[in-house]
Amino acid sequence: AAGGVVVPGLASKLDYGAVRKAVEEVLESNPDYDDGSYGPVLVRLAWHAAGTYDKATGTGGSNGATMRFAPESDHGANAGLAVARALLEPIKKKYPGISYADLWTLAGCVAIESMGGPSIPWSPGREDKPDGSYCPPDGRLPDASLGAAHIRDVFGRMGFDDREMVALSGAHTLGRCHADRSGFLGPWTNAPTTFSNLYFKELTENKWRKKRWSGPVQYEDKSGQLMMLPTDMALVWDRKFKPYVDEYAKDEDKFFNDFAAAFGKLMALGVPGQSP
Ligand code: CCH
Repeated sequence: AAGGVVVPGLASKLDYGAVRKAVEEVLESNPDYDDGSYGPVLVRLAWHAAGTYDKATGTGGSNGATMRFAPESDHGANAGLAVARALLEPIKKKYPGISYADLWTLAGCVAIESMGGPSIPWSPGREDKPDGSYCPPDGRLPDASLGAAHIRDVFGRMGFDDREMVALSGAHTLGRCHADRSGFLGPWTNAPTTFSNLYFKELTENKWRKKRWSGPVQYEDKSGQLMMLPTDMALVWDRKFKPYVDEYAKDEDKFFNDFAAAFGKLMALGVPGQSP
């Protein structure tokens, strides 16, 4: 925009501050939804949009917002995310100049920040794809019933190392599992709408045992109220992951710094001009 030329619709002319504010306003707009905040499901939307990235082929990732279309919208891992996409629809209508891909990732970052988390590096520049032919194949997001090797496969494919994998997993301090979405049930912490290092404290300080029920294998604490997925337990069972879990349980500032960097990197994967 040299010389003050205003190009209508140009991404750089959008008032991202106003979009951020609009996201903040919907977060707690429905006290009856889950624990009173849409924040966690917005974080999950941003993560599932981005987590399909494959470094080797440059395919997948948040650029494109392909989850608007089948088959990706129907992938099992994305069950329940229609709620989050619909929530952002009025914001997209009000600010049509932002791409869905930018809006979804920005909303995830704003949600983290509004729930007390670190500020996440984020830049616009994503462009929406026109149809479902650009969807990544099913199976790129992690399967919660597996273990450490699977976590390394999936997150390694995106380009993350062990420390980043553990840091990112700390997002499970937020939100809960829904039987009708994933088959798993319950929250990881007693403060599921506050971003903190509580997930790591629960992992290391609480006692976990297999839940006796007819659902998929998951772990519960003595109260029966809190849960861990098999992939969560893998972080304490794996010799190389465990030291990072311990570090983040003790040092919340370190967790916030590492999480902000890793989540910012996740949001940038496959984005032209931003991806490594
Ligand atoms: Fe996750 N996650 N996630 N997750 N996740 C679920 C819910 C959330 C896995 C499985 C599940 C990350 C990594 C993993 C969130 C953020 C992140 C659920 C329950 C399953 C299952 C879904 C339901 O029933 O609603 C697995 C497996 C992995 C890695 O191995 C990463 C990385 C992030 C973000 C950085 C958030 C937030 C939720 C809560 C959503 C809600 O609706 O409350």
